[in-house]
Amino acid sequence: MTRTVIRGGLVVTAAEETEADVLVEGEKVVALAATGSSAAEAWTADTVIDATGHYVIPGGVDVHTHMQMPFGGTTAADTFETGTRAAAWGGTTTIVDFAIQSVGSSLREGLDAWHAKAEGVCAVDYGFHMILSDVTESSLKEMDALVGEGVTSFKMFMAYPGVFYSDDGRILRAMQRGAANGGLIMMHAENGIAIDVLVEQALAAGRTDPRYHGEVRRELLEAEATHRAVKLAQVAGAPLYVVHVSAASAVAELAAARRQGLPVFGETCPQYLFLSTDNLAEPDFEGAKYVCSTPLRPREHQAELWKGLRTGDLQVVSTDHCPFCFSGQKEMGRGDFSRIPNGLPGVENRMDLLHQAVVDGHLTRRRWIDIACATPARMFGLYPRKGTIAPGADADLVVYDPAAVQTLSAATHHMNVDYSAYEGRQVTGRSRTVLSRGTVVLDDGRWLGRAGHGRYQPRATCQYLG
Ligand code: DUC
Ligand code: ZN
Ligand code: ZN
Repeated sequence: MTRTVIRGGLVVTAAEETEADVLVEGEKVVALAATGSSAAEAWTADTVIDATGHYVIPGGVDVHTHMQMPFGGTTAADTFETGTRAAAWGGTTTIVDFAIQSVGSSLREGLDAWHAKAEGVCAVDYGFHMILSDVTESSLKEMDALVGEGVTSFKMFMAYPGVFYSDDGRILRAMQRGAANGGLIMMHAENGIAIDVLVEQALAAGRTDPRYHGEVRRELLEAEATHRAVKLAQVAGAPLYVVHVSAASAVAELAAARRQGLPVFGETCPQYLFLSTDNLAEPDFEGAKYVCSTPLRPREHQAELWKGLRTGDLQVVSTDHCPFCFSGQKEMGRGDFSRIPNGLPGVENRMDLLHQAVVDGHLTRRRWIDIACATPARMFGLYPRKGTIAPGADADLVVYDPAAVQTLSAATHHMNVDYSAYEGRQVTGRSRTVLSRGTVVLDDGRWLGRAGHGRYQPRATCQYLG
């Protein structure tokens, strides 16, 4: 079996920081030992990777991506091949993407279709959640089977009437089923019925620019839906994971529920931490680049999101990576913001933006790894195979240069999209060497990976409560 040793780095996990060498055999981490210790010195290896002056961190775990997602009359621009490659460039070695149940179809048909898209083309490992669009007796039964085969989380929408929307009764039924079979309900918490009224009124009044997307998707309607989701989960006796939290008042709802001891969890995304309604208001339709749902909020919300991440009221930062090109895709909504496909690119940028947050003093290094690697892995049944560096874990490792300075740009990124939401932003930190299950896929700006190396990861049920 091939042996690789990574020498001289600062190993950072959610739990600790130690100057240690890491021994990899085949696809697994087999040992850690203090750098310079006789144990570490005695290791022989086929490959030695020098990590002096670098961090050695677990590969990022992004539990919210939409590769190739058909949405808003078009399809997200990254395939599983391009999207997982871009993820690896940015130090993310596992994604969990959303398979979709279409209305009138079974969960099985949706899951099979997503397996077919991803099979044999991914650069790094991947798993699936399932979007429940049609809660019926038979799809509730199917949930049990999916949990059994490693699809252990189900996204539901309180938004998008006529597309993915579920009413409160359907949500309650799915939560009850999840409480029984271990499936975790992930909620898109926005009151879509009310939002659709405001959209109609805004368009009728001639308010058609991208910034009105942010105005009609009112903060109150995110907070209200979050509150309702919490109460429905409480009635069902189920845990709840709220995706892409963007509003300060929604964080407050989660914090209040957690103070009551409820098993309620929240995720936010880099776009809500680094961007704002100022971007949505950019002239010449440029604001369309920042249209996603939940929407970007006024800048003041950012402080509450950072606070939530520090206090533990928010547990995860994922990307909601759902890229649409400006040219030909975002442009579908010129003259009508409601036709702009919702979604932002970001799978390549998450680890670096969050490292910048460490540099800026928002997060500690360990909290960076916690919210980007360890907790998402635990929450979605991948831990300790993913999300940490320990004997027995997959050797998904990043040698991270904390001093490298880079400028984020569409001209240099690897996502299959014609703009960057962070164009021109300078960040400190960069993934130098990336290993996926022991194989070096990226080294010093050279791509060494291959489509098909990435493997499907069946997941256990949520480990966060235990
Ligand atoms: N929000 C987005 O912005 N894109 C994909 C789906 C979603 O809920
Ligand atoms: Zn969503
Ligand atoms: Zn999403």
